[in-house]
Amino acid sequence: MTWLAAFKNKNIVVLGAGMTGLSCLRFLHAQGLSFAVNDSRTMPFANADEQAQYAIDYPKAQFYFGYWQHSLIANADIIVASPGIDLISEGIASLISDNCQVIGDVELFCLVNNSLINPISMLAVTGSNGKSTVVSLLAYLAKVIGVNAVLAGNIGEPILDLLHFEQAGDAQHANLPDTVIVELSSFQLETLSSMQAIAATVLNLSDDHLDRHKTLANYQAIKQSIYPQAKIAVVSREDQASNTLVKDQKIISFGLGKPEQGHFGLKVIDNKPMLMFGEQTLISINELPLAGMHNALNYMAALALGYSAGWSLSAMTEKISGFMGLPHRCQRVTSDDDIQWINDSKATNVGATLAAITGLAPTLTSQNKLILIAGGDGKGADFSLLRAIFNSEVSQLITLGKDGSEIANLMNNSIEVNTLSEAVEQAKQIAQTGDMVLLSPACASIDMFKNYMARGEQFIGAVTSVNAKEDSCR
Ligand code: UMA
Ligand code: ADP
Repeated sequence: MTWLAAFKNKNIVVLGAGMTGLSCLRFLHAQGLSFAVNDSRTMPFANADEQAQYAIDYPKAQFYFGYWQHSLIANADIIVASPGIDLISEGIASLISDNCQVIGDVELFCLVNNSLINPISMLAVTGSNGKSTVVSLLAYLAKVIGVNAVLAGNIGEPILDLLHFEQAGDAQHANLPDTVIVELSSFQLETLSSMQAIAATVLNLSDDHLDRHKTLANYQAIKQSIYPQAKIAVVSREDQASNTLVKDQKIISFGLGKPEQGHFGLKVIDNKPMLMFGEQTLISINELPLAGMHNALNYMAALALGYSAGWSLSAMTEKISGFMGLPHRCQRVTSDDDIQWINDSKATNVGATLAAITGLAPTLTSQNKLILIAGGDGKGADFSLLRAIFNSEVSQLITLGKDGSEIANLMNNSIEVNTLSEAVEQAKQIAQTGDMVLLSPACASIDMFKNYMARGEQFIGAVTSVNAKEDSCR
């Protein structure tokens, strides 16, 4: 039975009308299927006109907004759930009948893709940190070496939008990419079981999303469920949670030590740390724009994934230094004082902040201080993992946000503030020439900002305005 036959004449319910839900709506509509969309927000769209337009454009869809429609959910044969909806805490799980198939958008994509004569090849990336960097680097490499690949998934491109064919059956003839590089969150992995990727990786694992997944063991199991869904497991030798054995699976590993044949690693040659593939010398990491050992791992993970897909290692290595990284990840803020302002707003968990401090602190001279701005919504994380590195590397801690006080307790001389501008002003008063002020919150931004981008932009704005104030006082 094809996937479409399995979906025909079924009660299909799409939960959530955000990016994912709307991509499901477009896809199911194009296949001529009837379905309902349920979102607990009263107005998930920008305005009432937009909402009305959806009802006109998608006549086969029923819409329920403002509450969970219990009987709709209880009678569903297939639920396509958006990743951000916690089916358990929303009380939805108990309503769902035993016979109902609960899937996510990536699972739906895979069911369709697996049925194509020429399925789109998949390279899949998960992990607590570095996902967006690695998938963007891979997409960059694909582009510059001439591979027809696209990015999708948690990075902000719903994967079903790739299947833009209009009618059921047209998929075989549609103009599809050869490869999709998919970033997967733990939320998306929870509803994914049919992926047949060429290669997949769990980059690393540290406390994140524990408010939803409850225990680190559960979070880890969800992340590791990516491996049985791939031919090749790309694993980190630096993180046991990444390095898990899957029976009969080919493994390509990456790590900071000297690699064995067929694996990626580092070796110091003529005082230069070189990226290696077995005995083959690739490039000095000092020539690569993304600094820090965490980024060396990211480079290796991307090369390992590309290599798994048959991309030329020498072509990738030749072009790899052209990738300049993504904004809000350890990014230097331009300022005309002699202070190094670093925007790492994307550090939304403990692991990312640890990586930022570990990577940046050694770049300071012994006379210079590291001033850290942290805090926000910790999502249930254990901040005590930061205590040692704070006390050895951070001279001054400034905290803000919902969990700011908990983070402040890790150090004796911390300062708590109410706003990011206040944090920047405090940092400016303390910092001297050559010092570094790092915004690396170890927390999500949602308690105070629209998203991490808004937090990063506000930080950049505050740095600019604190310097402008100083200029006008001179
Ligand atoms: N909704 C409800 N009730 C709820 C929760 C949500 O009705 O209890 C509705 C909202 O009203 C909204 C819709 O669900 O209309 C939003 O669904 P969603 O939260 O799943 O978000 P999407 O817009 O579909 O975006 C999702 C991912 N969001 C989350 O996982 C929270 C996006 O990742 C992803 O880019 C997108 O799908 C495309 O794949 C964002 C993210 O923050 C960037 N991800 C987390 C992270 O990276 O840490 C996991
Ligand atoms: P993700 O998509 O997994 O959130 P990003 O590439 O957006 O990952 O980076 C998020 C944060 O993690 C940034 O603060 C970045 O500096 C940091 N980071 C990037 N790669 C790693 C890594 N391999 N290990 C730890 N932290 C990392």
